[in-house]
Amino acid sequence: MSQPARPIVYHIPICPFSQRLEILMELKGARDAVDFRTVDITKPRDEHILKLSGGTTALPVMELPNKGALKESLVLMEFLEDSFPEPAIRRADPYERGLESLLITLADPMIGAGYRLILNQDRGKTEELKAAYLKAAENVDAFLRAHSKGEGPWLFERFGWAEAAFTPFFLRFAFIPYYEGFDLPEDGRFERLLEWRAACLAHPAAQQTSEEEIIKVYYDYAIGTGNGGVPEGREVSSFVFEPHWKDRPMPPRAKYERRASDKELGLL
Ligand code: GAZ
Repeated sequence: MSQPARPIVYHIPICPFSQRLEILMELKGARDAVDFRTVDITKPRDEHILKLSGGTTALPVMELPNKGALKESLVLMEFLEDSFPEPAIRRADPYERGLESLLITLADPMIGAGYRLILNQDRGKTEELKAAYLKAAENVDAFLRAHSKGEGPWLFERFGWAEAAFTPFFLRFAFIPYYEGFDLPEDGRFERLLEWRAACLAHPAAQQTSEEEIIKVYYDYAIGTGNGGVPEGREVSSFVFEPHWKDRPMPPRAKYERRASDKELGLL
């Protein structure tokens, strides 16, 4: 009997939404059941991928040979969970599944606030943006305090569905202390969230990227240019694949004072 063709996921390796899928498949011990194909975000999108996505450029996009395509990371997570049911990563109980989804929904304001902070170029707005980030983080902390069960750091007994969706952003948010000199304060207000974050970041299924890679590749976000665009006065995006991030120096932390050249970033 012939095996059905593997789902193909077109993805940007550094994209947090794509990492959700990699973590999920890692948790299932089945990363190779999906054909992950790398797309360079700094180049125009391939016709084939645009056709799959119906014209939008955001990745990940999944191609199902002989069927069609799907997009949106949470939809793709559900598809993979249903297609590779063993081991289940989502909870079985409907209420517990609801709590997982609720926690993921609460992640959105925190994610938005973190990206607004890193992309901001106006020092006059920094304090307000930090406060918004902390407010969103407080809501996640309160949710964990109210709903997590048991002794461990997780929402439920183990690193699960909500952790798979959230951890990529905890990793990306390494750019906040580096470029803003600011992090969730250790004054007790965020204790539960900090415990969760530390456990998520240390989990073996979530090691697809590193703090060093994030800080180097996301330099352009710190100076206000997202999604692989080329900042004014530069020729190369910090999201390019070559030169490899390992061969580049750590970027300057000062984001409000000045902007580094392609050469200083090791991009030429
Ligand atoms: N909702 C989609 C999903 O799959 O869940 C989002 C996917 C997405 O945004 N992908 C981005 C992309 O492909 C890369 S990751 N962009 C290229 C393009 O041509 O559209 C950026 C943000 C942000 C949060 C995350 C990201 C990010 O603000 O990491 O703002 C710039 C993009 C809240």
